[in-house]
Amino acid sequence: MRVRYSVIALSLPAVAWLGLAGTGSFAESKPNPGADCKPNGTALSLTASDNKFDKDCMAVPANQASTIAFENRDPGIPHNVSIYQDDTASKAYFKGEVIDGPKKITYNVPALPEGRYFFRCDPHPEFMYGNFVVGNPPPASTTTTTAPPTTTTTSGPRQVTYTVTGTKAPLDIITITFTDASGRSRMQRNVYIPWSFTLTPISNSDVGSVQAQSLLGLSRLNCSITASDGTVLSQRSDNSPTTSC
Ligand SMILES: [Cu+2]
Repeated sequence: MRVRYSVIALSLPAVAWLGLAGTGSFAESKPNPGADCKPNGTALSLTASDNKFDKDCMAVPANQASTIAFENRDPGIPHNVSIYQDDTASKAYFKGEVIDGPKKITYNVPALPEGRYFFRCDPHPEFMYGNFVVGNPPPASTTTTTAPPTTTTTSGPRQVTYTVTGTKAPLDIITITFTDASGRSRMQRNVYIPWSFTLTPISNSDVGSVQAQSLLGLSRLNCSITASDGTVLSQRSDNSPTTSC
């Protein structure tokens, strides 16, 4: 019984994960935030289709007005292009008219000083955005060159493993009672041994408890409670029909 339970517990998250990975979620189609490109004239084009832009970077020369020929191919879905100082979108340099697809529009973008800017679709800022490069600014500063995080010695929640070992007599029925992660008492009937159960107590000072009982009094049982670092918190090994740790 115990084995079957474990297999189910393991496979459910795996299936859930595979399911998520296969649905082509927005997370998968997020544009690359580090996308870079170089200016090639002042006439840009951009297409929105299936709620995605076809570019994650656009570039124009510095201090020159430019145009964006924008095409929204999504029927009934509003899209636009706006240009901001950065991805916080707190300072706008250009806000394009929102159009419902299918429709085309040509935006007139004012001249901008050299630098790295940000463009996005205002109705869909979570997944329709890109970098707007003006002129030939220095490479985007690699903000991830900071020192590696100091080792976090604050250990996470402590794990505790209950174990019941021994020998089960034929036809005997062993019942195990233990304290679960929330402090409640749980019972498993007719278990096979060796049996073990690992949990993370809500309280780090909580050791928990486990008891095993043989119905016919013929089995020989031992128990232990160990922490994830191997520390034995409680142990009994007297091979008796009932054991308690
Ligand atoms: Cu949009």
